[in-house]
Amino acid sequence: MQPLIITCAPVGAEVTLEQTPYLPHTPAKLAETSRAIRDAGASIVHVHCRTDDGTNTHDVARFKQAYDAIRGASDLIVQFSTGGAIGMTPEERASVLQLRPEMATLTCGTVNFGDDVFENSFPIMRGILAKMRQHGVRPELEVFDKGHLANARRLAKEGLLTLPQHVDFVLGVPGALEATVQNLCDLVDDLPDGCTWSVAGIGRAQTAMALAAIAMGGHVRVGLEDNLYLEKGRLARNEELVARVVRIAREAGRAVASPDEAREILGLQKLAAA
Ligand code: KMH
Ligand code: ZN
Repeated sequence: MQPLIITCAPVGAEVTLEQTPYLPHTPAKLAETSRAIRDAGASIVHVHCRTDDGTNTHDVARFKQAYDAIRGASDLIVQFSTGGAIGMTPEERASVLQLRPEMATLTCGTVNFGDDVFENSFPIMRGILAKMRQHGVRPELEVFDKGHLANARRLAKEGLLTLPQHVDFVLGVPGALEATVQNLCDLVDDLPDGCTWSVAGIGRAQTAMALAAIAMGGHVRVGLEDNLYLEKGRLARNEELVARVVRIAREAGRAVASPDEAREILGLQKLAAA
């Protein structure tokens, strides 16, 4: 099996400062968290930004500050969100691609998202892919539902998306596919040839999905974006969530990838020496 790539999604767009004291919502806190999750064993950081008061923002200048802060603190693969927050325009969501992060997400279809709708029509997806191509950014395909893989194949047929890519299954969002091992197996069976994959289980499903992925040869995403708790009643720090996955991987005999090993697995260029 490949060494395990651990992605950490430390911020997200839904968690509030009132819910946890551990949300790294400023560039300085993101730098500190990047160092800690890198030390714990993460190789990719999935980035959303907030203003100082915790409000969601896709402001390009704020993302630049966050990118520089993370890069100053670690050699993690920096992956920007183009999903942003419910209510952002597609243009806002895609605007941060001009900063040319190594990777960025592309959610592969519209999906219910709690009481909201996370809109990713074909025109929205095509627009994001065009910007990714313009700026040389590698997509990570976010799959919340089984039909999203069919959408990815359709985009590939249109020529806008090259396959294979790295796919992240986001399982357990209220309104989308549930976080079960059976669903994960069905998705993996339906993956386009050559794709690598990770799974992000939402809430309590985070650890169970990580266990399954470690056993199946996939990769894992954890972080406060998806899950606030280390255990019932105990709020987690991002690095604790990463460290738990590393412990399980070790017990299972699965090596953990460094950022450069993850770059090799994903076909990304190595970081230029500073
Ligand atoms: N916050 C969600 C609406 C992504 O980062 O690309 C979308 C999301 C996916 O988190
Ligand atoms: Zn996200």
